[in-house]
Amino acid sequence: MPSPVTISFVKSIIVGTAGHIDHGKTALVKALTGIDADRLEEEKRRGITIDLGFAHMDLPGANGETLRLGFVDVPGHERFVRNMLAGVGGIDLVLLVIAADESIKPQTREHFDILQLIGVKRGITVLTKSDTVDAETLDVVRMEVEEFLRGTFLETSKSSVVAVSALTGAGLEDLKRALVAAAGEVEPRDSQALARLPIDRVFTMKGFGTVVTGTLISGTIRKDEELQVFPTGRRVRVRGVQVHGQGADAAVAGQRTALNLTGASTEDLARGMTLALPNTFVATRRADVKLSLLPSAPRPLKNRSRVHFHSNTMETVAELRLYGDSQLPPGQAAFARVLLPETALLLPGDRFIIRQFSPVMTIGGGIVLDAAAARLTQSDEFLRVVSQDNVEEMLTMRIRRRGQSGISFLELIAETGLTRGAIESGLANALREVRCLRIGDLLLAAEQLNPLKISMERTIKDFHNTNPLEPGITKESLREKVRASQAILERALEELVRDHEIEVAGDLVRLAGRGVVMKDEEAESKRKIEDAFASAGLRVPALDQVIAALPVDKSRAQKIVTLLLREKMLIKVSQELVFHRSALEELRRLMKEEKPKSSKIDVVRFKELTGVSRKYAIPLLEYLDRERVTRRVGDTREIL
Ligand SMILES: Nc1nc2c(ncn2[C@@H]2O[C@H](COP(=O)(O)OP(=O)(O)OP(=O)(O)O)[C@@H](O)[C@H]2O)c(=O)[nH]1
Ligand SMILES: [Mg+2]
Repeated sequence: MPSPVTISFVKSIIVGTAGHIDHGKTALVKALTGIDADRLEEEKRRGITIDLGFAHMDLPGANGETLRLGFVDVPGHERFVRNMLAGVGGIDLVLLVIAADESIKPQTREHFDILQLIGVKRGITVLTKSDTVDAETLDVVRMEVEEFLRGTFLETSKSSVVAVSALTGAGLEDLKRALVAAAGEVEPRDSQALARLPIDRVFTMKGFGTVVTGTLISGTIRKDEELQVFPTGRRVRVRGVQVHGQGADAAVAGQRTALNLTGASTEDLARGMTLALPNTFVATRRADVKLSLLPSAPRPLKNRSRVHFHSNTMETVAELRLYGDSQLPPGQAAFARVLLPETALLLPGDRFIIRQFSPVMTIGGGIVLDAAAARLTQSDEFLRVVSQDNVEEMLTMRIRRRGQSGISFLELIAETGLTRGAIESGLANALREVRCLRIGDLLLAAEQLNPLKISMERTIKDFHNTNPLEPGITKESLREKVRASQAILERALEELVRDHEIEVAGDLVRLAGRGVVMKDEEAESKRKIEDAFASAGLRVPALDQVIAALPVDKSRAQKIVTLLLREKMLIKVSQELVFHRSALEELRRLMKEEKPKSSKIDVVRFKELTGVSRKYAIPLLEYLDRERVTRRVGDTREIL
């Protein structure tokens, strides 16, 4: 495992702004960091934020660590909510900005709904423009806001409300203290997890080429690493990494990250795409989700509704299929399937927002539960279990869903987004208690093995009944009949052999003690054939003659011969000639004896040595050539 790149005394946290237009978000970020996040010319001219802006600063943390705060400043204008949505995905902490002179306005509500739907857990409510109102008005607004926040993650018993003025600087120190306190409670993102960087900006930089930026939502991205672009599949290489505008060897989860890439031009990349480890994930066009409709949604959501779908930095249209009732009332949640027009990289745990078409407004959102469901049938039970936080149950449910085929580690990694290590530790108990089986690289629910074993035994038995003269079924046809993978079949065979239910000889499987069941006259015939050939030595009789003298009919006799050939009691040397194995063993011994005398042997000498006629000598010598006992050199042969 690569060593963690994070230096333990730096904690990286992404702080997002939210709130109504003109309430002072950008001014606040500038007052804190000194950086003007409005970078577009049009933004400066119109005095509003249009697209995402970025800034950063360091603060001393409560425990002596350095807090590295990356700010994502979002637009408040209702027409740019989609840009706000592209920025809000990776934030750890929100500053909900409410201007003291205007109090709560429509985008205060909409942004706050969005924050709750995407599961932001911490934040600070900032009453800005405190210089524009008197103390009494400020108190009234504060009460209004407290009421608005009741019962939410920003409830004032859990998080602070700070009044500030970007103009005079009043309250800024209080806000920094509140930031430090809140940042201390943010759980660090997992830098050991599989890396994913949803792209929010793409541009070229003189002397560098293609640059993308985004909030690294998990894992670590190192310089020189190869990455895959989703959903296009393109491979790119990381030529350089910048974190908060400074060159770095690596970026870790929770950092604003800029990557200088080779292998793609700006036309190949766009906001909404994701960079991730190569060969690990699969982009999908459908996902099963838990969907909540906001209480403020204007009407129930109908099955098959088409909506705008936003997740991480991605935005697309989507169709929603409700699993339960035909419609979902406002304020309720249900399982649903999201169908996308193009593939996208979605993983369980990803949050999303849905907005209705017209008028465009946020109506709900939720969490992705499963994006691997293409051909798998999905039960409510499955969705209920994987929507809970229990990793072991989530994993065992996914293994159980694959039935007798099991699921490979790689598939489970792609399906969950978890590392192999996280899966191993999540399953440690289940494996130890043999509720789950690990067979090579496959994971199988233990209860799957018994039905498989039963169906294998039944298949073998059926085979014996319909093929009484065959010594057993081949592993391959058994595998095809019971539809199990090679590894799982082998494991089941092992257990059946251990329990003395079956026997395995080479590639053949039979019920224990079964072998070939023969009637008396068949057994007698078999013995007769064997004797006839064993006693003939190399001067074998014609097969037809032997068969004619048997007490069974010709086709049964033929089967008995086939059986003897399969058992390698008889060996076919040419189309017409069949020998007993003991005769051929004797022949090999003769050759071995001859070699010290002369390593060369011709047909005449061979006939002399074995006493056979030319009719037998040639096929036998050719047989010895094939067996690499002799090698033909011109008219003679060399004994090897
Ligand atoms: N008096 C006073 N004016 C402020 C304060 N903060 C912001 N302003 C002014 O309010 C206006 C809007 O501020 P912005 O920071 O651009 O507001 P915003 O929330 O970023 O607006 P959008 O990004 O468009 O949603 C600007 O003219 C600021 O100068 C403050 O604390 N006091
Ligand atoms: Mg702004």
